[in-house]
Amino acid sequence: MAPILLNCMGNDHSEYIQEQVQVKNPYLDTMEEDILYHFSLGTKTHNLPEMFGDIKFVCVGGSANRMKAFAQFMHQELKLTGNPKDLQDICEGTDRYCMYKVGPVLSISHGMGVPSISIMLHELIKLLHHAQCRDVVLFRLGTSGGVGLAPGTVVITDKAVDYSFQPRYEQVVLGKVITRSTELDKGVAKELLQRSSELPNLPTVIGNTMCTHDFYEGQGRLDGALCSFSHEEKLEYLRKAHEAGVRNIEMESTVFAAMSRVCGLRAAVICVALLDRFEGDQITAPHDVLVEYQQRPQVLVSHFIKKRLAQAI
Ligand code: R2B
Ligand code: URA
Repeated sequence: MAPILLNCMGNDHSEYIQEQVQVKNPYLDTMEEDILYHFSLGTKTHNLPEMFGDIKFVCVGGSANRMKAFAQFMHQELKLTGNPKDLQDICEGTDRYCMYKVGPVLSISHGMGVPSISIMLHELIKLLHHAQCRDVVLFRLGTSGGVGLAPGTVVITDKAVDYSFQPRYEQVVLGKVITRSTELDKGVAKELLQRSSELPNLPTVIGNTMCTHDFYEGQGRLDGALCSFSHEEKLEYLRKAHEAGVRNIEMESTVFAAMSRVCGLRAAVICVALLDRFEGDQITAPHDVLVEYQQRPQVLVSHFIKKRLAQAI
C-alpha cells in the first residue's frame, strides 16, 4: 500500500502514515538491547515479535482493574478458548502498568495524567516497533467530565485540545518547547460513530476533548483543596470551551494524539462523560451507574474490533 502523506504542525514536519509502527529515534538502532523498564520487558529477555507480532488493536485506559475487565470482556466477545479469568498480566514484574493480550487485542493501563501515559506510550510504541507489528489501531478508552452533555454520553474525540482550546501538545525538550499537532484519525472516529449507531443505549457524539494537567483547579472545579476563581468565572470558561467545540474534559488525550500521530499510528479517544460540568463538579452518580457508564466505551470499541475482524476474513 502506498504511504499517505499528511501535514503535521510544529517541529515534526510532514509524516507518512505507514503500515509499520515507526519510532522517531535514530539512537534506538544502535542499541544492543532495549529494556522497556516500566513494562518489565526487553528485547534480549523476551521474544517480542513472537509475543506481540499479531497485535492489530491496542486499547489503553487509566485504571488497571478496568483494563483487566476489558481484556476479559474482549476474550468473551471474540469467543476465544480458555477461561477469561485465567488471563495473565504480561507486566506482572512491575505494578506500574498492567497488560493483557487477547488474540490480536492488547489491553494496557496507563494511570492518570500526561506524564504517566507518556511513559507508557514511549514503551508501547517501541514494543510495537520491536515486535514488527503492522496496521495497528490505538484506542484510549476513558472517563471524562461532559461539557453540556447528559451524563453517560460517549464522546469520540475530533481534536484533543489544550487549556486554551488549541489542538496542540507542548513538550519541553532540553529546556525548549516543542509543539506537536493533536489531530486524531478522522476515518476511525467516523467509523466509531457509525458503529455506535448500531448499538442500543449508547448516546454518542463527536467533539473536541480538552486535556488538562489537573482534575480540580485545572478543570475549573470549585471543590478542590484550592480554588482561585469564582463560580461565575468557572461557568464563563466552560461556556468558552463549549463555543470552541469542547464536549468533554480529561487528562491524557493531547499527548496520546500527538505521539500516535508522529509515529504513524491511527488513533482514537473514546471517553464517557460521568457528569455535566455545567451542573456541578462532584461525581454523584451511584456506583452501579458509574460502572455501566464506564463499560460504554468498551462496548463500542469491542463492536468496532469485531466488525473489523469480520471484514478481514
Ligand atoms: C479521566 O479520569 C481520570 C481522573 O479522574 C483521568 O485519568 C482522566 O483522564
Ligand atoms: N475525569 C476527568 O478528568 N474529569 C472529570 O470530570 C471526570 C473524569
